[in-house]
Amino acid sequence: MHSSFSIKVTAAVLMSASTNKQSKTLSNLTRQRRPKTAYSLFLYLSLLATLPVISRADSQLLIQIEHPWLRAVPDAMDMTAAYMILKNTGSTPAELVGGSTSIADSVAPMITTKEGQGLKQMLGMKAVDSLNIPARGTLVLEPNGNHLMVMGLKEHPKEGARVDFTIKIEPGHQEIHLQIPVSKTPVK
Ligand SMILES: [Cu+2]
Repeated sequence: MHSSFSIKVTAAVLMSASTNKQSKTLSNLTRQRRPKTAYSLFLYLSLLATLPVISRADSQLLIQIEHPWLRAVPDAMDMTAAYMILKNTGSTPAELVGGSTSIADSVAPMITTKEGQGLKQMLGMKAVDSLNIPARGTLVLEPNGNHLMVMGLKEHPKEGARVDFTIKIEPGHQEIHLQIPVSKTPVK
């Protein structure tokens, strides 16, 4: 519905543009048409601005990020982790396949593993190809759970800073660009 509407508007812009060319000699007419063309062009440009959202809706992939944060770590550590809630409002499942940030060499999805029981229980972690975000469901990245490991830290931003962070979602090679806050504790 949205796409066909934008095509109609594009046609309207093209039509009024060519009409203008034809009527160049009729300066009165051109003057009358100018505001109309400007308006359709404005409408067209505002539709262009919303196109990425429309195409995501069309492919039934719509991921929303909530409460992202990057754990602040001492300078001696060369890795940290990013946490957030990924909500899939689409009707098809998606996969979190990784990410990137300018402050580190790599970002990879990981799961937390548990071995042993009770007081002897040991927490470990393991890299995975991707983490599933179910259709109309949620993927929670949290301490001692699933997370995005941020490895090869080149900078150690302090608590309160914000860092650029890109999240990669499949299918469709979706990239979500964020500025995520650095914190020692979960950000609500
Ligand atoms: Cu990890």
